[in-house]
Amino acid sequence: MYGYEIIQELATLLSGEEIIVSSNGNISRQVYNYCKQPQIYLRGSMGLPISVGLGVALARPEKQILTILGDGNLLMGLGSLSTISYVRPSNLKILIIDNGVYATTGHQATTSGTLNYTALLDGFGLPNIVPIQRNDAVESIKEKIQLWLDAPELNILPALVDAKPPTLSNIPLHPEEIAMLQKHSKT
Ligand SMILES: Cc1ncc(C[n+]2csc(CCOP(=O)(O)OP(=O)(O)O)c2C)c(N)n1
Repeated sequence: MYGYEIIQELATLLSGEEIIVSSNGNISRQVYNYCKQPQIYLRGSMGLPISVGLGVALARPEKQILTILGDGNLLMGLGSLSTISYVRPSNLKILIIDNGVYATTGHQATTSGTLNYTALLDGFGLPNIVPIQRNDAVESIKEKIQLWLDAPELNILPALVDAKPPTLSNIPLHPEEIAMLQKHSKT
């Protein structure tokens, strides 16, 4: 399965009330195209989605915050896993879309191939779901996403996926307009 298909599956399971914080590049473009509610699309700020998601979770305790990021972004901000384990906001969930490459910038390989997600997340003391595997059946993928969404506390779902990107254009919004989406969603 490809990363964008995981986001499409997720979109069918959302209530529309969640806030999604998505990593720069392809993943934000996919969230913009496939998920309906106003989102926080990160631009350029690689490595920061976990930290930004933490801030949003603390600022909006009444909302479910879903942070979606690529393996390149995860590896660049790995220390932030320790911070979220320590702070532990119960309204924060993280989905890692690991395609093994920096797809947005031309498919250069990342170093995630040797990563054992369960060991990594257990080591940080972070509750996690058994990773989605490339050859998982669609039903099993849906079940894992639902389990992750229904978790009563902080939870991480790694998804190992194939690397083909869909061709999507840039999000036609300025950062100020993205910030306004959130202001409007407060009312
Ligand atoms: C500090 C920094 N380095 C490099 C970039 C260029 N860049 C933008 S997106 C991206 C790839 C992100 O990879 P990943 O998080 O795995 O997501 P994917 O593109 O595979 O969906 C890179 C290298 C950047 N924006 N910031």
